[in-house]
Amino acid sequence: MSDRPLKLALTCYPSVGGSGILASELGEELAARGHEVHFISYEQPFRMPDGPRVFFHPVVVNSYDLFKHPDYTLPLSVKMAEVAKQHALDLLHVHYAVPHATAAILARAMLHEEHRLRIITTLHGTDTTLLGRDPGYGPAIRHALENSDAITTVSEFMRAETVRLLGVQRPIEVIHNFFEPHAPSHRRDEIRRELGVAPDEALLLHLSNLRPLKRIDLLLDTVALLRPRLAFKLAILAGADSAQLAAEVRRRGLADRVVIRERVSEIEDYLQAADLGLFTSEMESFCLSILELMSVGVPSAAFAVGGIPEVTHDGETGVLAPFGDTATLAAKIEALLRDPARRAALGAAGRARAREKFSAAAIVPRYEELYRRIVAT
Ligand code: GMT
Repeated sequence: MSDRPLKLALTCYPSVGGSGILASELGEELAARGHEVHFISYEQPFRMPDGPRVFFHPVVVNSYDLFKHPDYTLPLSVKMAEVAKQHALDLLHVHYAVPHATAAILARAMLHEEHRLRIITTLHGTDTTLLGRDPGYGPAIRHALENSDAITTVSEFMRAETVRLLGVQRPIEVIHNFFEPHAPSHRRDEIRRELGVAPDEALLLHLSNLRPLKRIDLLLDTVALLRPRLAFKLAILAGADSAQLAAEVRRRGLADRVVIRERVSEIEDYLQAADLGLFTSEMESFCLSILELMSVGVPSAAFAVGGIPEVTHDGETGVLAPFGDTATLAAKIEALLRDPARRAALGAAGRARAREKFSAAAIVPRYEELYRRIVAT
């Protein structure tokens, strides 16, 4: 198998969300390894790297009076075909199936015999767990998966769900997510001061796009249970508008404990400043944020849903509770925050696990190997 640098395009949602972040990090790592990487999306992805061998191709969606809902799939597929032809791409790697995988299949059909474009689809979460159940999407997702050259997903949980919900017969390769922390640009004490964390207070950290399945109601229930028992602040890094959340925090009388920051890009600054991550989602295929914290030695408390138990282990690298059991979650958080030595041990074990299983060095060669295998067919 030749080891020449590859030319590939990555398509993802550009906004703050796990699949876009993963695609951006993958692009950065692939470019650093000498490959030529083209991002195709309606906006430049939130964490898209700068630098040589990285290009961005915007998809322009015009609005026509005729359409009640503007269509993105067709302009995306036209742009994919155009970039593939112009840059002689070897492959298109789409992150999140809807509508990216369908657009890719259409782009390949438009290119026809002129250009043999390989398509790899990576399933990230709600493209299977939510849309896969929707009769208006399910058959189109199944069609796109059956016509991709390879399918990957980010956890064993997601592989099983994809087979169960979509009946996909083709092999689905599990390639877990990875994270490679950059050096922080501020000191830990500077960030804690900026967030208003007193010297005797612990800092809990939650990062998400606040979508309903993140169950921010349960996050605030947990904070309310901890409030009379512990000195702490919870910082919420919101990847979406947070005005409603701020109002809810005030309504519940939690404003003295909850600090919200929107669209933070220097994420490592906040990761290293935290003592514990806190996540209360009802579903996560993986939960990249838990990994981001683990990578800098910070354990998380979460509900044991979806792929989360594949990422962190209860009592070894973090603490887990059954979904919705905020009392157990709060009790485990309290015990951990009262025992700094145990917290440090869990953090160190988490960092070692992140390095061994979920670092760029462990994961990116698996994508490269897959690309080369598919390109050679
Ligand atoms: O739900 C989100 O927060 C966004 C979503 C996405 O596709 O961007 O995240 C999914 O992909 C991430 C990266 O693989 C995973 O870490 C998240 O667990 C997953 N979200 C869900 O499954 C709900």
